[in-house]
Amino acid sequence: MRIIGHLDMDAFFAAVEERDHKWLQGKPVIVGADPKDGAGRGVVSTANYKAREYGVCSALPISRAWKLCEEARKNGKAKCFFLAGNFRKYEEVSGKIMEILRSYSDLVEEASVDEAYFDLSVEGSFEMAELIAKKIKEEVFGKEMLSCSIGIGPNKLIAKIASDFKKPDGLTVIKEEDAEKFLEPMPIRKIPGIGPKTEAIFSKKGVKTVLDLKKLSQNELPHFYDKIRGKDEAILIQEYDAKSISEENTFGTDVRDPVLLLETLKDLAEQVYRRFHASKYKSFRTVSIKIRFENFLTKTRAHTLAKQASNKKILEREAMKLFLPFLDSRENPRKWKIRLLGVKIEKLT
Ligand code: TTP
Ligand code: MG
Repeated sequence: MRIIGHLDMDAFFAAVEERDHKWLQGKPVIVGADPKDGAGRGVVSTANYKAREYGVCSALPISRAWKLCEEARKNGKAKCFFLAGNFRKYEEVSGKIMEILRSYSDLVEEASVDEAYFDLSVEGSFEMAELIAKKIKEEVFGKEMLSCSIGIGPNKLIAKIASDFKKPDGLTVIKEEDAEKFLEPMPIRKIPGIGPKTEAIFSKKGVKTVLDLKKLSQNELPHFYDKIRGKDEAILIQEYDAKSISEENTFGTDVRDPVLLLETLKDLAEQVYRRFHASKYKSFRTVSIKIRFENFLTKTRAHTLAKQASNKKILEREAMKLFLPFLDSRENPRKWKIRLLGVKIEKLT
């Protein structure tokens, strides 16, 4: 069974600005071109949810956004703040979000600066995937002070539509058996690939919802026939070259027994070493471990050696050193059981 997640940050650029500038908090914020008192050219990159109440949205001409804000202000509403934006910062924040996702999934597709697909099939059930999604949302908020929306579904198509279903700060889980019904009441524009032109053509024929579309035959819409039934086989594409080798193990039941934990760690190191040995790489420099507790809190710890290494003993020893604090109060004061262990080597040459 496939379980795919899709994360999309809420009002991303504007949310980052609001986070970093106290005086913007709770105010309508628009990131985009300079409005130049209404004479500005260019468009809105994004608006926060407060500004969206005024009708401001992505891709709207900035002059139009200015007018909407002026009108709102005349009606006694809060003044809008226009910002040019800081793309390097957004990229940086994006990188941190992706890193969080990668600690929960081995397969992450960065679809844009503020959205990613991630594979949770190994979790085995939609219930488990939902717990992971909650953890991810908590961690994104805890570390970055930003909210996001996540959709979980049997494929990329459903995951993406689900993440958009309740925004902001949403979490929507659609199981495979519910996917088809989930889509039926939606306006056809929600189906990726159906743009404003296609929408207009269908609208003239009285086709407005996905359910209306389903009455058409396969010949009439060959490209969308499967999609509108919730089916999608597209795979996730991990762009970056990880240049790392990792193995992890989820225990059948959560474990506290140090002997079993240490044995498992050693096994994982052994498996990583075997793959390293068979690979084109000759040495590694960073060893890291991953621990997920019974409550899904996930920690990674890494150590970079003074120089490149290629020895199995070193890998085992480093993994062990990183892990030992998790057996006592240093890293596990509440004595939580452990759900997952992972070992990784990086900085491969
Ligand atoms: P989106 O995810 O489409 O929008 P958003 O994150 O601002 O709002 P939400 O997801 O809550 O509806 O796009 C992500 C970022 O990409 C957005 O913050 C700014 C940028 N962007 C543009 O620069 N121009 C655009 O036309 C769009 C749609 C987005
Ligand atoms: Mg977004």
